[in-house]
Amino acid sequence: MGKNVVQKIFDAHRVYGELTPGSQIGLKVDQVLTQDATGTMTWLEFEAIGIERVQVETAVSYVDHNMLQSNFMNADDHQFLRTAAAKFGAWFSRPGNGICHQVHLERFAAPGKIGLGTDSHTPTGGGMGMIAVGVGGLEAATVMAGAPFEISMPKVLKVNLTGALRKPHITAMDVILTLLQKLTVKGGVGKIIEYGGPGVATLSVTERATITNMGAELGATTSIFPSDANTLRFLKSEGREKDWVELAADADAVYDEVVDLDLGAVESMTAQPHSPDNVIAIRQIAGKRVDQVCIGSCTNSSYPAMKTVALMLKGKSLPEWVNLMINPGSKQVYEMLSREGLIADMIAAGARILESSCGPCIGMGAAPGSGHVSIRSFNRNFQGRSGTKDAQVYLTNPVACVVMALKGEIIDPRDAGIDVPTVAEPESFIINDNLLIPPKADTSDVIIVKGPNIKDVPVKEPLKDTITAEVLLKTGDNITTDDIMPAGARVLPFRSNIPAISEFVFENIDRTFSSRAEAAKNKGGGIVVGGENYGQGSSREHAAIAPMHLGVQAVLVKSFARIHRANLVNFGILPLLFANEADYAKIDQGDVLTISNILGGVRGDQRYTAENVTKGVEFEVISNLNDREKELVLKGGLLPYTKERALTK
Ligand code: MIC
Ligand code: SF4
Repeated sequence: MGKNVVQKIFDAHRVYGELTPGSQIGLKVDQVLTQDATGTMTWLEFEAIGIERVQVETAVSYVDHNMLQSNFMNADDHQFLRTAAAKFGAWFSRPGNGICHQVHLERFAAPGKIGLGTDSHTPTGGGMGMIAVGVGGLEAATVMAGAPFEISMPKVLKVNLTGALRKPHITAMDVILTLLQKLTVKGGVGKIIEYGGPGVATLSVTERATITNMGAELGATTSIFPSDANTLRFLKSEGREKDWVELAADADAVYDEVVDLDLGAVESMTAQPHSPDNVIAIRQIAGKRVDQVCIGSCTNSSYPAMKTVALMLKGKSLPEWVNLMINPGSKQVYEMLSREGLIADMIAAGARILESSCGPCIGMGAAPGSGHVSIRSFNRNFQGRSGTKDAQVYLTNPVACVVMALKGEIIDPRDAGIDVPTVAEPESFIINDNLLIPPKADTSDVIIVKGPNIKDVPVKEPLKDTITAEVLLKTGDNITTDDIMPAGARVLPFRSNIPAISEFVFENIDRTFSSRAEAAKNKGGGIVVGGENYGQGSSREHAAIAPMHLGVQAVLVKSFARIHRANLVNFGILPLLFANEADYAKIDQGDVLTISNILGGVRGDQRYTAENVTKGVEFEVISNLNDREKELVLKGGLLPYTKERALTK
């Protein structure tokens, strides 16, 4: 039987296990990327594991999120990351070099490889034909220490592309928005999305990367394109043709599911507030006033996208009420735009040019005004993520962004009467890696420097047999990790300090959460109850570590998002599911639940009786831990588990 691209790469990296959906597999990992906001914990965890040097072919530590230096904290973190990379044999991408996913695509991603990243948009690398998966920091640290990447084999969903986009007005962003409208933020859970069909050849690597980047919003484990002549072309232009291998699905390859998409039928789309799957054709909501426009992020930061933006802005001016912010995704893109005078065209039109970093995408500055409409070429529009809770954030392609900035209203780019140039990928990029520090051979005299805001990683005690705990919060469906552990300029600097960041847990939903959790800690701790797709969004393990620090023992929901569930397990919090979803109604916030015989249940049939002591009712809850995860939760998480294994080797 023929193989699809995913099966081919998994086969070549398989350490153990079968490729049948649901079975446990271990994979050899070639590359690991970390970024600063998740990376400080990751490198502290790597240090705690006690291995001297990273064991993967390529590890890269990026600085791109925590770039606003309003006091010593972020700068101290950058110094820690630089010295840790030097000590442990990783590359270090200095602040200013760009957003991890864009830089990784340019300088490291390679077809046929497997890469992990401590960021949910790591699948950007799928545009290059590699398996690139977002994971929590501890997962990445153990893999860098030499462990295989262990997951349940996802299903493979083929998106069969036919036709061609009606470029330049309609772009790759509209493809992924269309898929989000079709499949929703839960549609990709437990799946890898493999793109195939004749439409693939019509998309460049950077267009493909936009699509795989935002596959994260579908909840997919990752997304991948084949590696073909376009892949070779991109690698050549980056001076890396030696990294090319061809990768295509066999003609008789089998998929678990197939979805057809005619690129020629894709419309100009936008995701409305406050979810990336709240997608609608722009024409249906045209006319609304626009206050702010932000262009960039890891989703739409390529050179062709940015050059298109510049050429559209050339010789024009913004309406007096519109603020336009642009952050080119990498130094490479920024430098090329500058040398060609294109930044000047942006500035002349009135755009505010930001540094190459995540910036407004993660609320690091450029927060919109009260109730303002902000149009962004980014990938997430969760409520409050921009830094302004009542802002109305829409996601759309960069061409639509420019048109809306110039018109000051929501308008389909085809209806605006503004010329849109067609910009091709360049023959060659400017290659200037002077902000990319290579690993050192001799690290004996390197000293890791930690500022006063950098605290140790907390470790949980082993699992208890009985949990009697208060329901600290009952949430609805699709709770994001931004809801659990907010980001933004105020909170992000505490990413290396768990006691301090814990005060912000669930802040946007309930300001009293952390104080109530602290109070419940001595009485057995807390439980969080949720609906479907709990923990969607980012890979930040702080959404598990901080609740753990606050004494949360278990999270009981209808279903979990993949990375967050893994992070809970990695930090010893029991991820529980309702055996019968209707029992969700039997719990109110403030109730006390007792779950007993947990240790036997984890080792046995994973069914537990939960008693709502407050209401005097019982119901069944379950866990679906695989053998490795059982060990992890019993031991109190991946860190104690890994340390013990390293010591007993
Ligand atoms: C995001 O886009 O939400 C982030 C910020 O990049 C996160 C990582 C983080 O929280 O540091 C992600 O996507 O994983
Ligand atoms: Fe940065 Fe935004 Fe991309 Fe996350 S989604 S890596 S915050 S640009």
